[in-house]
Amino acid sequence: MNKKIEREGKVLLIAYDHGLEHGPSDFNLDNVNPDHVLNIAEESETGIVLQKGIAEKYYPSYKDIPLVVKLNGKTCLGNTNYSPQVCSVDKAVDLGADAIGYTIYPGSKHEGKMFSEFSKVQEKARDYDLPVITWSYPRGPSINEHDPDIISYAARIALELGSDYVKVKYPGDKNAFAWTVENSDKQKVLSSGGSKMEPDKFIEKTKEVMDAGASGLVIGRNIWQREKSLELIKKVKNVIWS
Ligand code: FBP
Repeated sequence: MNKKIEREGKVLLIAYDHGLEHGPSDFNLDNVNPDHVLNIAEESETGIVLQKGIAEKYYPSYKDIPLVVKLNGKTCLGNTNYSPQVCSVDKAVDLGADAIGYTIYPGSKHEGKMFSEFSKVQEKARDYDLPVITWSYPRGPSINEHDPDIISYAARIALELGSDYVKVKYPGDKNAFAWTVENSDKQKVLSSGGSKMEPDKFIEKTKEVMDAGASGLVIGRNIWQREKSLELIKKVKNVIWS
């Protein structure tokens, strides 16, 4: 592994897997172009999360920035809480991955299958010494994915399954999030960014996330859906590495 996703124990990554997960509705004429987002990552010296297809075609021109290859994914068209594996650990290593990303949906009727698929990926990642980042997103008809206890449970599940970092949604309350961090123990907690919000509000959220004891954030739309992305990243970094 050449590049570290962590600096001084803290992490900031740009997520750009939305073309698969959400489709073109998240994009405009600028950010629909992967080079636009990779340029933001390069200029701000921030790592990036990509699916295999984007990594293959675009990442070779940006090899200095840390890369997380997402190994599974799904669309929002199928209405199913199952995310199939679409890239192997070997392939991620070929692409230059510094860590791998994998989504699990605890509570979904496909939970067992996803856990079992994740376990193979997690064990293979250990062979390469690659950190594993788990997107742990509780899903299911009777599940409130914003419930702080459910989010803490989601984080704990990822620890139990062998993940190194868990990416969860911020429950909107820093004391509740501190319990999520406790439940993660040696596994580091990263908050997702969520849909775009006012810059000041986003910085406030970042402060709460870090005050709760989390190790950083993985941010997508709140970075590349705004014109002054670099300005926001600078402020976010100042909070993370304060
Ligand atoms: P954002 O920062 O834009 O919220 O991205 C985080 C992320 O986890 C992406 O990696 C992923 O594409 C998306 O959210 C999936 O979110 P959901 O399953 O809620 O649609």
